[in-house]
Amino acid sequence: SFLKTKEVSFIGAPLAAGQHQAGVEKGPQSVREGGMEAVAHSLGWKFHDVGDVDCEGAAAQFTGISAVDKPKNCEKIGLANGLIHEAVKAEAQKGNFVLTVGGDHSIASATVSAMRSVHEDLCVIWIDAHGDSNTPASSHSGNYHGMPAAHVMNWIQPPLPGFEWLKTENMLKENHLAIIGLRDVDEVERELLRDSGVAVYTMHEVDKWGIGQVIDMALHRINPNSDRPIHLSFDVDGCDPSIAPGTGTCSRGGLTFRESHFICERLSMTNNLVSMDLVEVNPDLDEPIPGRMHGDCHLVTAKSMTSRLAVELIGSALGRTVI
Ligand code: Z70
Ligand code: MN
Ligand code: MN
Repeated sequence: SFLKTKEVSFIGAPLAAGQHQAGVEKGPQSVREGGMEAVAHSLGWKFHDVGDVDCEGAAAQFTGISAVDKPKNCEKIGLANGLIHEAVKAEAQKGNFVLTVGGDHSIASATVSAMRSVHEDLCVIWIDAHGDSNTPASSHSGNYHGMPAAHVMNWIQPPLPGFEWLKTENMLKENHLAIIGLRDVDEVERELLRDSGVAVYTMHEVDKWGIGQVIDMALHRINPNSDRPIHLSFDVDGCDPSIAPGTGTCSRGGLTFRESHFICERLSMTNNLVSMDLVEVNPDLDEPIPGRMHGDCHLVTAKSMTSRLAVELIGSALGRTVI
């Protein structure tokens, strides 16, 4: 294993400036209150809650007018992500499994580059309804959470202000990234992905091959000899809105409950999973849990649908099995 011990570091990354729906900054607290520590303990992990990165405080360091109009809040996100990058790097260097809970998906350029700085050969599985591969030029919205994959692959030039910590040597090679679950991709973003070495599996491929085959094909592309450490960047909007309503950009026709869990279980079983992001949980947009629908584990104490799913998915990534 690439991990020194069976210890997980939990980093809260309550960043919301990469999109425009309030509430996503409450994701880390909802996962804590959802029983994350108890679930990790039950699976044999030591659990270190590193606390929340001060994204607000970091962003407040920038007061002027942005040097760029896209992405929106560029310097603020860059400053917050710089702190997230350092926190992730510090925990990964201890040999711990690094679990970063967002916040919006903007944080992934910080987490992936941090893990890359520790593991030269890192490969990444990115679960998402969206490509997150826009550049400032291709983005309609200007929202940075639609750009972190592009950014961490060095597709964005010139360098963005606030991101001076993001070094070329810590960026990800295209052929070390697989994106699964796509169904909402912008026009130019589609061309960028098609012309790239990124392994892309849309919901059409999930329907055609089944999630088991899709994961195996993805791993074969980005980790052909099964000898590379794996980072999982899980955007909860990759899941179908019927199981994950509490997120800013719902897109119908997503991963089912079991498909979502299978991804996490399968990656855990590789014994090469070193880190995970769980992002875009927005408790303010979430729906209550129907009274008679119990969860998969009594330790999960989350109070709404999507926070509960987040805790359960992380449990699967940490090795939860039925028997
Ligand atoms: C669109 C954009 C996005 C998440 C929405 C959407 C991007 N492609 N990502 N929700 N997590 O604005 O660039
Ligand atoms: Mn995303
Ligand atoms: Mn998304």
